[in-house]
Amino acid sequence: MTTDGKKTILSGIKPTGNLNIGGYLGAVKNWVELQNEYNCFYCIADLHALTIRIDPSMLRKNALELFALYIACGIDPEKNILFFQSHVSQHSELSWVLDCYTMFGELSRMTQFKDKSAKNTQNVNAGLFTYPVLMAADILLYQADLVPVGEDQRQHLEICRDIASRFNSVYGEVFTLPEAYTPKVGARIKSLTSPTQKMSKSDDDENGTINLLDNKDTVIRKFKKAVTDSQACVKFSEGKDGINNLITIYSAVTGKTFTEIENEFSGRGYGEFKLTVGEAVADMLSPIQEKYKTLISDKAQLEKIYRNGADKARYTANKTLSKVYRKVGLVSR
Ligand code: ATP
Ligand code: LTN
Repeated sequence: MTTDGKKTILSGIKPTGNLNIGGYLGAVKNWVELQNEYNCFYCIADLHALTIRIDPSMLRKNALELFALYIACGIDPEKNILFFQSHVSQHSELSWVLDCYTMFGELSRMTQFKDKSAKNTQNVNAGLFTYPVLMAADILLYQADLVPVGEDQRQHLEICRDIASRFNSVYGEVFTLPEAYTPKVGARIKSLTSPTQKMSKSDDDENGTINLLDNKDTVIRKFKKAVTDSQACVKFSEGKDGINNLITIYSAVTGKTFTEIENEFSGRGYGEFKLTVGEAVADMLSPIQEKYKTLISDKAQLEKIYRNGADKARYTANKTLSKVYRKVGLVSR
């Protein structure tokens, strides 16, 4: 809780590729909704992106584009603190201290680590392993109460709380214990082509993901190709992963309940349903894309925003880091 009585939020996304509707419906949409009630810090988790091999010029481009997208999605830079994680060195510094309060065994149990290391056996680096500790540092530096993320990040929030509790039990109440905040609908959007898998930036199949910058024709084409089943009945039920995913997306975009959607499409075919979902998604993306075009063309303005954001973030982060250094017994500088 800050002096103005508002609670604090922190969240971030790594610039590993184009933001897709999974990240938007699972996380960013909630950020927009929460920005008036909370003090919010939103970072581009660029240090986390280094856990995979990524071309340096691509990383820089992705990071700047993602920053512009945050604002285009409706995150107001006047109301929120927007910054690059790498611009606030306290993230890396706290991460090291927290490494020393995190157990090898608990990191070994992280599903994201297991998934990512199984997918890329050539590059199971130490950063991938300690990734949740850096994420814990991101959150704990700002004494965040709430962390709006998709369902896949819940386990990382659990370990963050465990690390914070362990530290607090030795040194007193240094860290606020954060809660995950996931949307009721849209916390786990699936790939359009493999609907048992999460829609993900790093998916090799382009048709499985809808990127926020995809144009209307592309969006419609991808939805038309979406994998469904042979029942031709728009009903949310066990085993119908493809249709369940489309109903979820349509519900998250329009605010309609599953029952309303089932009634709307009762007796109508999958073709019509897919087209309607595609159009609803394209309509949602269109104003974001318009705003994005203006923002990305003014790099100087973006720079002003992220420099200002980092200055403010650094101030808060430094307060926590200084306290941590003092508590663990480092000689003050
Ligand atoms: P990568 O494929 O590189 O691991 P990603 O697509 O999973 O990336 P992240 O940067 O890890 O995207 O996630 C950004 C935010 O969006 C996180 O809060 C995450 O929980 C959420 N998110 C990502 N994908 C989805 C999804 N398919 N459904 C709901 N939320 C999602
Ligand atoms: N690990 C997250 C991205 C992330 C994050 C954070 C989310 C980095 N730092 C802090 C919330 C809070 C991911 O893979 N999606």
